[in-house]
Amino acid sequence: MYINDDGIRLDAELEKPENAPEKMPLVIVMHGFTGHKDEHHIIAAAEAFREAGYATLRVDLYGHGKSDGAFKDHTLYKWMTNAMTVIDYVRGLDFVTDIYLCGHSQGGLLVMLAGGLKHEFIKGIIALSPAAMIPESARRGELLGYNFDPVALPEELDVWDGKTLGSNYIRVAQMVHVEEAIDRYDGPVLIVQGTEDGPSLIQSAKDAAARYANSKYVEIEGAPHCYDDHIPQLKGLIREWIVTIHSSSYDQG
Ligand code: FER
Repeated sequence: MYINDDGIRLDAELEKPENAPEKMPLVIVMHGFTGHKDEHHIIAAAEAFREAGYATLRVDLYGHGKSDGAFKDHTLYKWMTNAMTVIDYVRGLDFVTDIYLCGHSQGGLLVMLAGGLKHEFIKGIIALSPAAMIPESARRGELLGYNFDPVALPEELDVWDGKTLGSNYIRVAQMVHVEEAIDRYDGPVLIVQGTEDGPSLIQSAKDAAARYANSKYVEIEGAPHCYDDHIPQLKGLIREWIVTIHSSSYDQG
């Protein structure tokens, strides 16, 4: 299924839980930098939500997976527009009660930004290994271990696997302020972080959790960036948190 974002087709997979009722909440699940919606940890996160009775919508973002656009042309602005379009698409689905956002790594940064942009429509945010430090890192002149002059930018960066990233990616990242988005969101936020991830990712996940008005920060001991052997723990944490949030939001009427 494609969702059309101003002519850009975003490939998406909508799935309902087993024995689904007529209406239910839905979680939009978004991948990271160079990732896609069929990665092991993305599928696992979506499964955990469905096991708790939530529908899920996994989406390939601009320049990734089976969506339109070239990888080298993707920017956080394009991803932010994609996220707003996908949220509006879900708002139009009549079986959906509440909308939640879940994102991994650069997708974790994206759900923080989208939570600020569309705060009144988002019931909760789940950020997995969020790369919230990308903007600050781009301003300092360091991305993915590459160093560059943050003012006189190179035309492109050779990242990995023969992939090239255009300088517009860096220009946009330098202009993004995730703190602004965090301050606009007062709903519940879960941040999950593996202890074997990069130190700057771990620090930025902690900083983001501390800044949110209503957050829970949980570490998975020994887990790397994409969780690998720790997928069962990841699924358990997601199920536990989403079930608690759901029942507490019902208590409040
Ligand atoms: C970086 C660190 C992490 C970066 C991107 C990421 C483009 C994203 C990782 C991911 O989404 O898995 O310096 O620069």
